[in-house]
Amino acid sequence: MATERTLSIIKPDATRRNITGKVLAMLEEAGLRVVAQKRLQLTKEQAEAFYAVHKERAFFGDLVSFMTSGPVVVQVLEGDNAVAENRRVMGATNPVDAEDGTIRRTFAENIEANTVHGSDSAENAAQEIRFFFSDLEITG
Ligand code: RTP
Ligand code: MG
Repeated sequence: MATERTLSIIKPDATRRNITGKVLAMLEEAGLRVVAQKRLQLTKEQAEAFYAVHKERAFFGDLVSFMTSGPVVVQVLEGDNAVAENRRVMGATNPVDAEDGTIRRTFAENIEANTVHGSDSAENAAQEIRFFFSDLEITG
């Protein structure tokens, strides 16, 4: 299996409820290793740029408001098949559709305030990691 890196965001609903450690524990239990991490407050411009792929979607404005409603914790996660493995442990976008034992089933409030983001392909992971981190900030 290939060792990969993926970009994870613990979203404002989780920082607001002080459950970032519980979310991180589930990521680590899934075999993912934090190789970079920081807590920050996204600006409107940063959130719009990060989610630019969704800019035509009806939920875009709400998503940007939510993602700027409080601090986030951004992480680079490393592990075997990290992109797919992270998506698996996150669960479906809408928590009512997410499998038992997944982060979103366990913690998400609704389809928007759904606790975590994870890159959806290796190509997007590389781009999203560059959005938040320099090479100097990432260490296995
Ligand atoms: P993410 O990008 O955050 O990892 O989530 P995802 O791939 O599972 O979902 P995606 O379709 O990329 O949507 C990005 C985020 O937008 C919010 N959303 N709101 N109100 C809605 O119908 C709706 N749909 C999506 C969620 O925060 C979702 O994670
Ligand atoms: Mg997505």
